[in-house]
Amino acid sequence: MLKVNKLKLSAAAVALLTFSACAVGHGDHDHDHGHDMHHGGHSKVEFTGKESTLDSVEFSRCWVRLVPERPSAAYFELKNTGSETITLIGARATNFHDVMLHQTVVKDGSSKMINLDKLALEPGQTAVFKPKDNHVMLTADSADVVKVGDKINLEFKFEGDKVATTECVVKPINAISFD
Ligand SMILES: [Cu+2]
Repeated sequence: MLKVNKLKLSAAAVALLTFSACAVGHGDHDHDHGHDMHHGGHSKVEFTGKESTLDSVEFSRCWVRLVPERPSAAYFELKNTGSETITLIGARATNFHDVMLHQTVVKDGSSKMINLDKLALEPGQTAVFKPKDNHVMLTADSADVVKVGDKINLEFKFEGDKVATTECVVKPINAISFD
C-alpha cells in the first residue's frame, strides 16, 4: 500500500515538473505540452560565416506561428534535390536569439518537445515540418521585432558547412497551415 502511494506521488511530482518547464520555458504552441529541457545547455549549432550555400535543397511553404510572449514555431517543407544525402543540423534568424530544431514526441499519451539534433534526407526525399511534429522553435529578442504579416528569413545549417535560407510568412497564433 505504501509502495503504491509512493509511486503515485512520484508520478505527480514528474507531472508538476513537466508543467513548470512548459510554463517557464516554452509555452504550449500547437498544444504541445511540456518540455524536457531548459534554455541553455542544449546544443545550438554555430554559424561561422565560412559556410557555403547548399544548392541541393529546396525549401517551400514556410510559415511562422507567432505566439505572443512565448516562443513561436516555424513550419516548412524541404526537399533534397541533389544526388547525395544532406543533413540539417540547425537554424538561425535575425531578431531571434534562440532558434532550435525540435521534434514532438508522444509518450504515455501526452506530447512533449525534445531537441531534434539532426535530420538526414536522402536524394529526392522531402521532409515536412508541421504542427505537432517537427518544427523550429523561435524565441524573439523582444515582442516588437516581429508581427503578423511580416516575412522573416530562416537560415538553415547543414553538415559539411553548408547553409540555405528560406522566407517565412508570419501568421497569427490560430493559424494551422501555410494556406
Ligand atoms: Cu518546440
